[in-house]
Amino acid sequence: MAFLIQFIMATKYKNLSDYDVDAMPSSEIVENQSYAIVVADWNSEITFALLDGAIDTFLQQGVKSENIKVVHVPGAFELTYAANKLASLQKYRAVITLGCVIQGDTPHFDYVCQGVTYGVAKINASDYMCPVIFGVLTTNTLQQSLDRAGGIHGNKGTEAAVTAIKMANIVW
Ligand code: INI
Repeated sequence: MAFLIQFIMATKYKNLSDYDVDAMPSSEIVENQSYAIVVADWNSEITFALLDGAIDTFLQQGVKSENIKVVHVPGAFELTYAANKLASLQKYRAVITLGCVIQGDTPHFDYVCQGVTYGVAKINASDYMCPVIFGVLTTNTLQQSLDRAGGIHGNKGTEAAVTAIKMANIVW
């Protein structure tokens, strides 16, 4: 029994797209809410799959397509600037950042990852009071990213949309 519980706990979050639909706010609540997504075009094979996952999930949960704003930026490092701008507009219930940084033989990986992580964290702690969701894959290989962009580990874009809706509907 203990083994079974350990196994379930260990595997519970392997698929990023698993979420409890019944724990989500109703579509009557969500349909009037606006959300923004910033997507990096670098590694677009991955990031556009994340974008599809996020949009599909928003629509499934009742967000209207006209209430989903999508902004493209060149790379993950630029996500912070666009997310900060969108948060400052006070129009969106949450902003999602989507990107993909894949480890190479260059320290550029670390700088880009650190930059976007710190940038998103900073907006979250700012006075804009707009949750910014971290949907950036930081992986060692392309395959690891593919696995998380509609592959065996689900789609991190889906996870980001679920997180955005949950954050926007916390009752304080
Ligand atoms: N941007 C990415 O989104 N992913 C990467 O893997 C990446 N790598 O490997 O360099 C990357 N670099 C570009 C960076 O985000 C900026 O666009 C660029 O430095 C201009 O500011």
